[in-house]
Amino acid sequence: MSRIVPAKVCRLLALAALWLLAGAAAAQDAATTVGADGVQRIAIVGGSYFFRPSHIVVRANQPLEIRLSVEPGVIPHRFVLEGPGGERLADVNLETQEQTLTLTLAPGSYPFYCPNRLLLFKSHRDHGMAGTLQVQAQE
Ligand SMILES: [Cu+2]
Repeated sequence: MSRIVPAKVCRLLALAALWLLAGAAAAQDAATTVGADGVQRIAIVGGSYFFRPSHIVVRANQPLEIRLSVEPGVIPHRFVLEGPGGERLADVNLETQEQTLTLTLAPGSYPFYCPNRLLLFKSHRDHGMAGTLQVQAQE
């Protein structure tokens, strides 16, 4: 028994390390791909409790197509996008099937998050289900 436990602990630590690495990669800035039509495109996947990617850099005054989806699960999630002034620009109930949101935005920092919560528990946003869409002016 005493030999098995350390091996299990090692495996758990290895998994934790992998998980941390994946988290670090997801935290990096993500850029969009720009099509020949000039439309910027990015896919955002939600889950409990994250958005991947969570930091996105796009260009201002150029159409942006966001494909939204959620990992399979029983907990309902939403994608709320706010403008730099706090105005709500989008509120989408996330589904495993992709939904597309098309926006053309002015420069600024646009927070996105899931406002859902169970009863009096912390919101999903407070659990880390949040990110930022950075809209940069074009040179
Ligand atoms: Cu949520």
